[in-house]
Amino acid sequence: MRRSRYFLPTLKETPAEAQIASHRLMLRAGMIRQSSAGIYSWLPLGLRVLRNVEQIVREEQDAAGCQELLMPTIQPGELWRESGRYDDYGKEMLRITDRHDRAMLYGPTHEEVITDIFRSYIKSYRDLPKNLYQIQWKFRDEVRPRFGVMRGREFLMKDNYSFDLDKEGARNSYDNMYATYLKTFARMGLRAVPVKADPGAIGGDMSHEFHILAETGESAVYYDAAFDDVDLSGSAGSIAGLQSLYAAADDKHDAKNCPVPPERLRNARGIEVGHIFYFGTKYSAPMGAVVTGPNGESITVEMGSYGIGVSRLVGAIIEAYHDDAGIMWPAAVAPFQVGLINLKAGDAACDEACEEIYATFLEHSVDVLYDDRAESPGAKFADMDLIGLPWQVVVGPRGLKSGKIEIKERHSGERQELSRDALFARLPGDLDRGPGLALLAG
Ligand code: 5CA
Repeated sequence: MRRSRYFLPTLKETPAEAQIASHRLMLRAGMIRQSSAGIYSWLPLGLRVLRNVEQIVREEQDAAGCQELLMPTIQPGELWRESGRYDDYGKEMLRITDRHDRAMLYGPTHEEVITDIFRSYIKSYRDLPKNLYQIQWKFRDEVRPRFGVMRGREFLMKDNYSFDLDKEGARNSYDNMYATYLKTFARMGLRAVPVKADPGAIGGDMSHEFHILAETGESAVYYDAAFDDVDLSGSAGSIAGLQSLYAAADDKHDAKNCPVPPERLRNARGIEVGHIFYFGTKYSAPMGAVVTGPNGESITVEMGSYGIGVSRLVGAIIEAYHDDAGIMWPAAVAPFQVGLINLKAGDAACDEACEEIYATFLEHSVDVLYDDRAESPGAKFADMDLIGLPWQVVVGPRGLKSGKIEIKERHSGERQELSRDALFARLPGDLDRGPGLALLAG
């Protein structure tokens, strides 16, 4: 993408309304634009990151045996009357009346709709277990939308729903999602601490929240210091073991009865990026999601639901990865892998070298943003640091004279000078979004 053509409205000033780094940086980097309180447009750069986050979530859901579907944002009130939540949900639910005077709502979550789908088609124990997911916009009329996409009113969620024949099966589904969540967040470069939580409006008797530890987090969490030394990528160790370590959200923590000695208890702020629930037959019983068992008996299915705040994650990743100059995207979610800076657009040698590098990156499917504008070098550096692409390739007249191109790794700030050939030699044919580009640094 050529920067001169790209719709990327970066801002030099810090917007007054933004209180935390991620919100400030998302506005300054031209990622989002507020439309009304807690409701945002995703501009091209922001959308690229949102899609990358979404894709990691999707791949891990698929790998865990979940199947994607897509349910409507607008739901009939009638289904919520069946589950008993229509009146309970309160003012967070945006209620709408259609032209026929029917009660509709903008879905804050989808337990009712998925249970309705399930009960319409699945009639036998042979069809269980099932685990269905979607990535869909939700609306919650939050009292205090704030911190940009962190607490929005409209936000993108991955939600999935498990259906099992018995409690043991449901527990397996729950543990499977627990492990899947750790892997999902680890792929984005995040350490998410799973803490026991209160199920709140979703209901049930077992639930965990996944928190990214950050000073700007809205929640207080308490956990055993042992977590600090644990591999939280979900691939190592026994998950069962992890679940036995003490970690609790504010509303679940009981200082008097806490099993962890005070010197080992950590108290931190967290950003809740995921929440999983086991709630048994809370929806299946009132809504009649029943299958026929092996002996012809009726069995009410055991359910769980699992949410990831996809749009919130974009903010959470920035909270974890930024410095004074701007964002520092982990490669896995970066909007482009490389920013190519032409220090003297209009200079024949610089233009020629940049065009060649640009074309070569594209040939190798490296996502590259080419800053070909006639701006000052200082402005280009600042802009590139702000938007936080993992690699910067800097081409200027002085370097070219000695046959050198500079590359800078945004994260470490490390720079090195390479010849054009050395730069291209480090491009394997099939660069992926992960370690591939690390090769650039040698
Ligand atoms: N039905 C269940 C699981 S599918 C559910 O709705 N769970 S939830 O209420 O905990 O939401 C799931 C995740 O969505 C949260 O962990 C959080 O990361 C994200 N989320 C919730 N509310 C907001 C909000 N107002 N803005 C941004 N993200 C939110």
